[in-house]
Amino acid sequence: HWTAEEKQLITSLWGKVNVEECGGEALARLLIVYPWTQRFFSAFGNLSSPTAIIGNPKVRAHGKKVLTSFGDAVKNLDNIKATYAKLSELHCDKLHVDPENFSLLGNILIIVLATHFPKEFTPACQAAWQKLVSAVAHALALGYH
Ligand code: ZNH
Repeated sequence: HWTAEEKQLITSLWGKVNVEECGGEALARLLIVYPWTQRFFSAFGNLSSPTAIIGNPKVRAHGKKVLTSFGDAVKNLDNIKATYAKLSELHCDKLHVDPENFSLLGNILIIVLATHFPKEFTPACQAAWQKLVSAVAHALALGYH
């Protein structure tokens, strides 16, 4: 269900993404903009202010981990559901993360990409990425029962 143009827009932007920078920023923004998401990260230490969150090395490291995993979707565009089957079960059974949060993070990622790549992030590029973050959020929610 991807056009050749969509695939190209997704993979060419992804090739420029620094997963530590963008992943760390996306997770930090999630925790700042939607503070109730902090409850999943009580082991991460100081999350008491935006500055503390942005400077928290555990937030940055986990953001990198999440965005690196997001990259598996980019590499498996035609197989996103299977790619996240295991992770979906983990987020449901072990982590108890409400799947609504996957959409929130996806939309935050869109904003981070737009600020990092103002020239490349055209409306067509955004459209392809919106489709991707929706597909990832959907796939991650499939294992919930
Ligand atoms: Zn998550 C973990 C991915 C979203 C929360 N994650 C994780 C991991 C991965 C991921 C890969 C690791 C696993 C292991 O270790 O095995 N995520 C992911 C993705 C996404 C996500 C891809 C989308 C895109 N998460 C998310 C959200 C949240 C979360 C939204 C909330 C809010 N995660 C989480 C947690 C964890 C994880 C809590 C665990 C951490 C620790 O370390 O403890």
